[in-house]
Amino acid sequence: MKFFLSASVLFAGIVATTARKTCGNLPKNIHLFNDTYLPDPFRFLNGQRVKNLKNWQCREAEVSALFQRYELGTKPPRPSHLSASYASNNLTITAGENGNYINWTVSITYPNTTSTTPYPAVIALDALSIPVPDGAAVIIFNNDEIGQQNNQSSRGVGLFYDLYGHDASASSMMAWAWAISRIIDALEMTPAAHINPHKLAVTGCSRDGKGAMVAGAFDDRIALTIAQESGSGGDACWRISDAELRDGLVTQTASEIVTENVWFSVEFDRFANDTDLLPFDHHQLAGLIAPRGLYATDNTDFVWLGLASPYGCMEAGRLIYESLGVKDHLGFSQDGNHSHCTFPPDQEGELAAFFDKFLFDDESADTDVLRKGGNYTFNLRDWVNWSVPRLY
Ligand code: MCU
Repeated sequence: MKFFLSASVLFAGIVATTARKTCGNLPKNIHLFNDTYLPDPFRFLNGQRVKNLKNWQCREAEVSALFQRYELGTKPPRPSHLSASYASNNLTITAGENGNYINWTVSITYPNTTSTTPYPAVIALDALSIPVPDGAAVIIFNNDEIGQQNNQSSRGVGLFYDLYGHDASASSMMAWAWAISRIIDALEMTPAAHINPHKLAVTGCSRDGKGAMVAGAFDDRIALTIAQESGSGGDACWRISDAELRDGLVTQTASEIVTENVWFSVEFDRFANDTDLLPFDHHQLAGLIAPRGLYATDNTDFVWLGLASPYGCMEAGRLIYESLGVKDHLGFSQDGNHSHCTFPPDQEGELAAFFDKFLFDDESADTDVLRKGGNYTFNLRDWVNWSVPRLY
């Protein structure tokens, strides 16, 4: 046990500082093939398998590039101009490229205690819908003004697209992820805001829960990702959602989601009725967050989110965490008897443990959560035909 803990702490440090280093660009032409299983997270496009941590870092970079090419669009790097100003609990971020500037403001609510400044903080997309511990600040991020998400007419609408062009490939979720990275840049530049940029969580519910997952996957500085009732397009896997629909569950799939909104890139349309062709699935979106904390919840009263799909997808995602020696850094919890986006009391202890571990350095907090709700069966072996290498 002692070895396990110290190995995981050491490992988390290595990956946080070196992940996403370039290991060669994605080939221009990629041979896509049907895979009815959840794709092997540990197999490179060139067929080789991940054998060690160094390989894994390259594979993560590859998976990140694949998600950007086929599903979410490109996340631009930090722009050449970035500045921030803080006044009266508001942080205003200005981003500029080629003489073009945009700015937006996030509001910060501070804890009543002054004991531990700078404060850990929870960045909430749109609104806060989870209980937050006393010692953490809350930053409200109005994601819709960055990338609109009303319906299909929202494509290319929002401040992000004013800066990068209305035909930028980034989907609304990738636009939000970019803006959250800029909020973190701004926090790093602004000590007067009294926020600890190394102790940040990001959260959102439903569509914004999908967005929280994307933000967590594409910025290593986010210590904890909390995806509340994100369902299809978030903690669910496209392939399993398709299977649930085939079995008669009225659940959301890729083919519906691309007609509903602009959360995904235009490029993703070609996979909407052919998800077996995708060279990844969302267990690997969770994998991009590893080894950092991820706590995902879902609600069995809303089969639209998926039942077996989020559960099975996150059970598979935990295999990636397991390969890194930190299976308990991915928690999944599914229950019912509450309305959508109302955080139920029975999940409060689990959530608090994730906050304790990832925002308040309590390594002993028990985050080993895999909780199945509802009335369905799921057999991981029906979906996973690959083995889990030990990489730590
Ligand atoms: C669960 O998230 C979405 C869902 O994907 C949509 O189909 C539905 O319209 O809205 C949900 C949501 O964001 O509810 C607030």
